[in-house]
Amino acid sequence: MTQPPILYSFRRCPYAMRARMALSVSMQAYELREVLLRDKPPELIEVSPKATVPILEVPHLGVIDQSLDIMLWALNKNDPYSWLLPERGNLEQMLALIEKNDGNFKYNLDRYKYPNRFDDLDAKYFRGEGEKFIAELDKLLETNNYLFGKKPALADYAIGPFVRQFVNTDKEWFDGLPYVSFKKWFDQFSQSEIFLGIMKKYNIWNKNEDPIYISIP
Ligand SMILES: N[C@@H](CCC(=O)N[C@@H](CS)C(=O)NCC(=O)O)C(=O)O
Repeated sequence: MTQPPILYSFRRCPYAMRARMALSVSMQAYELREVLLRDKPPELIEVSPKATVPILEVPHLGVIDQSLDIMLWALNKNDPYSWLLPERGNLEQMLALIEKNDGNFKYNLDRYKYPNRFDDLDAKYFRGEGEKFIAELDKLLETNNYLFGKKPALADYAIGPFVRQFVNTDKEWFDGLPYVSFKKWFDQFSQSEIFLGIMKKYNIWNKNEDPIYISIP
């Protein structure tokens, strides 16, 4: 049997969530090493000194240390639902939207969600800035159920975990906003089999215990 790749992951990390969803949809078996960010195992730091999660260690290939690259690696191997071929637009346009999410939106999200990590900052200002991205997604979703057409694709799953954090930071406030199309899309995402499947809880990795293999039925 060939050795499956190893994923260092943290359940609640949005970057790790998107990686786990792509591995899952591409039916890629892997060993899951759930870690604590405040107590990273030396094995993780050894394979990737920058020590962020997710990290995928692929036998005979090397280490993939960016969540989007993990998604693309898995989907390039096997893309049964054509996540890389959206019904509307193309991969390049999806990557451009994901870049906005990972850049400007994530910047605003962090300052809204964790204001205490930054000096002298008005969280509501950053909430307002983040809302602009939600409004942009809502506009895209007015004419289709998903960001790039009638079926879900890479962008939906790469962005979903981040906007989820935005929604949940103050759910009552969010519920009062008008974005009907976004809310419908978001409910579909957060209740999807694929998302719920990757949110299953596992014990923190302990090298003295049996490995946890995630294999797709
Ligand atoms: N650009 C990286 C970012 C990954 C990242 O920042 N992950 C966070 C957790 S959500 C992390 O590991 N932070 C390091 C730490 O908290 O020590 C990716 O796409 O994989």
